[in-house]
Amino acid sequence: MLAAAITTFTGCDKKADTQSANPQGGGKKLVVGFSQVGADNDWRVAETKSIRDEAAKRGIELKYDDAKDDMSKQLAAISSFIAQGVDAIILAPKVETGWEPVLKEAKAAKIPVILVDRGIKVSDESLYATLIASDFVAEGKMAADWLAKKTGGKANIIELEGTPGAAPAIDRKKGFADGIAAFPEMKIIAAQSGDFKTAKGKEVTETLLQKHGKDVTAIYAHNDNMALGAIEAIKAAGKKPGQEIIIVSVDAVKAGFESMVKGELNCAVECTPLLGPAAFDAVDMALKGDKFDKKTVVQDRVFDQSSAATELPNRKY
Ligand code: GYE
Repeated sequence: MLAAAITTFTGCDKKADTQSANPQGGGKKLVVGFSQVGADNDWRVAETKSIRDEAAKRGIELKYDDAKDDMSKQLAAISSFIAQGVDAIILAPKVETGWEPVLKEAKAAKIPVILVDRGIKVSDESLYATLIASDFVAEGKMAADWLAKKTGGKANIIELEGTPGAAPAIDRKKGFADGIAAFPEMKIIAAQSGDFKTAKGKEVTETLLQKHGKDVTAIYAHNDNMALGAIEAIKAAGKKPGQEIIIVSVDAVKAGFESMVKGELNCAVECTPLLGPAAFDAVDMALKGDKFDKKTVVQDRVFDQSSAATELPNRKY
């Protein structure tokens, strides 16, 4: 704690120098720290690429940190960016809570923090400049609506949840539950976290199929990678994914589209990871002191096997 406090003050001093020299003052390159939660699914890799490409396009120096899914590493990365006196920080937070102390450090050092892709819970909203993300409750609802239509309102569902405590896991669960509430014969018979990862999605599905095998008619996965893992588990159990078990997920990454074209994944609700341009626009505005919305909601669409083949060539991630 003490070390962090000291580095904050050092960061403060450096900040003053850097700011007078950054493009707002006309001079040196802008330096932005990007704290990414991890790199082990297609969505996250695409998001990192979008942010890297946009930084390069704008001639911004990007300091990148991959926290490898470890919250303490992510907190340390933010402290380190502050200590280095970056001009701004882009943060893709792992979970909703636990950010207050480090964001207070950033605020004290006058370093704006732009949240991308996942929201957080803090008592003081001035601790971050803005959030750029999808509406995850709406995504869950779209998945439920699609499944209700497909199954005529009758399904025994396994839910593969994202990382516990992460905004998309919490909100996609809520949106889906709201969506199926109107259908008494749509039931979630088991729900477990697959941590947004293919291997974990496969492992969890294997276990749940052993337990509930005969009853399962649908899977709702909070992201494509877990759905792809589930598809492997379904095949290994000798069942036909996409036919005997209907699978709906969120993200709509290329691999998800390919699976839909093969007739395996049934539906993918889009969640765009291409947040680089909006993130750096927000960095610019924050550094200029412009007033802007606390949240920018990214609009998502729904794709299924009927549109997958036509759309696949247009997909950018
Ligand atoms: O759906 C998932 C990732 O936070 C919106 O997290 C993001 C989600 C995305 O790991 O694949």
